[in-house]
Amino acid sequence: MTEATNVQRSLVVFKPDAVQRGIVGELLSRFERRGLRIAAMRALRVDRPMAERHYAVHQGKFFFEDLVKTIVASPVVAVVLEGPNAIPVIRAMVGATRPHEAAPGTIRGDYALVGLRNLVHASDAPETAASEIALWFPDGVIEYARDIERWTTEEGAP
Ligand code: FUP
Repeated sequence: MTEATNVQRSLVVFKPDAVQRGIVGELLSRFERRGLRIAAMRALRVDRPMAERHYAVHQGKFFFEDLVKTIVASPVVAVVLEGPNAIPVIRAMVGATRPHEAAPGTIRGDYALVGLRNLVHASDAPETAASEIALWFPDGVIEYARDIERWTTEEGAP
């Protein structure tokens, strides 16, 4: 082990387009296969106040109204994923915000074409992740370990 492992949590939301297209399991399995642990998960319908809180950072921008309308349009599936450097790892797997700029091999680069149908939200920094997880999972997440993590993280290595 070269340095202390930076275990992080990230909020990932499979947005209405992912649920409607029936690819939530397929997309979630990419994160599981990478080695990330599911620390919380729920299916829910987002109401307008929650959408506005989630997207508060975008309040006042030209696309804010479309963003809110899009996420309340149909149920979503929210998860908290946990693992070493989970936030940048997940952002890289999700790909660029504008799907036409997303690299093949990323979720958006493989499954999406346009911005309001970009399938997934993922936390962009530790502070954002903490406030998003508190908003989406007010009862907290599950603390546990898996034996496989001996082989997917540097805990207990070599
Ligand atoms: P991302 O973290 O990649 O989802 O991107 P942002 O949090 O910056 O943006 C949130 C959502 O706003 C994106 F899903 C798409 C939408 N958006 C636009 O529609 N137009 C823009 O110019 C920027 C973002």
